[in-house]
Amino acid sequence: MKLIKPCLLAITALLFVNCTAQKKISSLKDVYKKDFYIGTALSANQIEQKDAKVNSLICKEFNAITAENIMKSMFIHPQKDKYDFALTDKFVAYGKKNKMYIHGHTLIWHSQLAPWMTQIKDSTEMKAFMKDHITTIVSKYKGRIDSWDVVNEALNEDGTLRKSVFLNTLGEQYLIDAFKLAAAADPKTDLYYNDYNNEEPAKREGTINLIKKIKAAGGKVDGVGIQAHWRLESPSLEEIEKSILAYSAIGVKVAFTELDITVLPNPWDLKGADVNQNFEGSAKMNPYPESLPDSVQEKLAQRYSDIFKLFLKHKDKISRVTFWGVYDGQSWLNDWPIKGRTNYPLLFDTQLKPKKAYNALIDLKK
Ligand code: 9MR
Repeated sequence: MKLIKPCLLAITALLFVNCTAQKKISSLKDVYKKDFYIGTALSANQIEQKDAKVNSLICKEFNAITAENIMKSMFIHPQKDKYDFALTDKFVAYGKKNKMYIHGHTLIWHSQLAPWMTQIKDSTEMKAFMKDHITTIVSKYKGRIDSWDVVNEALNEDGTLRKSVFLNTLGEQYLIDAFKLAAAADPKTDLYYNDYNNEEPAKREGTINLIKKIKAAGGKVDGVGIQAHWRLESPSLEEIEKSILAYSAIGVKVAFTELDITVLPNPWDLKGADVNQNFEGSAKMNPYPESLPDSVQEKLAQRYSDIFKLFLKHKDKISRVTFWGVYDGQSWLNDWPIKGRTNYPLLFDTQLKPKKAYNALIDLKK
């Protein structure tokens, strides 16, 4: 028995050498292979494969990738006449090399715009911008990027259209134009509308109306992205299921595009709390700075398990489930909505070890 263990360890270590050699080890992407893609968001360092252990984990567990930041407007199109495709080229090459599904995030979004874009004043200028921006980016990767978030977060919580430089200059026509331009640049890539909280009733209705309107005007919308930045207690499985069914009923694929589950207190939940209050450094708001107690670890595993059970029930309607990051240590939720906390929203811990939540998702498929 004592000898067998080191032997097994040596064999396992050998199997970890590269993506291809890892095929025999069970992993998320393998166990869910027949159900939907299992994706992750990649940081710039991960795209550049700066850390071999992280890279090995990405190759082993995931078969779909999204760039967490580098394809956003301010990075990919920093000046009117200047695009920067260096990192996106590496991102696409990485996906191709590892035979992964490649998702483009994102073409039209009010946030992370280059400063010059926020200065666009009228419809003529905005039309020219959208045509150049969408056509240049989508055609450059024609046939190589499997799907795009054409428009991200265009709605308010009540389902009305969010104020933005796009809405101000073009009205709601900008949404139709964006989808038409993307389809013209690459007719085969799948086009998504992506948002958060769109599993909640009002925003869901708004999303459905929006997609119907775009389609009625001749735009092509293939899917809706539910970001899924969720909590232990909410949203309810019932609302998630209603959303899968409602979106599917209007003929679009459903993707869960940015899944993570916060385990930390939310300043907005504190009755009477001033959300502008500075909670940085507050021990009460950062209850697990060293490690996550077992009881919460269990809750997180149960929550992930319940969610994936539902996903499996509707796997025919779900194209992809992407986690927003590879492991806890790099999650954006360590710095939002309060900077410098220690959160535990993903399936791998800071040491890259699989958590109970990971095992629960593997067990679901046994
Ligand atoms: O995870 C991203 C974080 O690193 C960036 O600082 C942030 C800037 O807005 O964007 C984060 O990703 C967002 C995604 O692009 C769109 N949906 C919400 C995500 C979390 O904020």
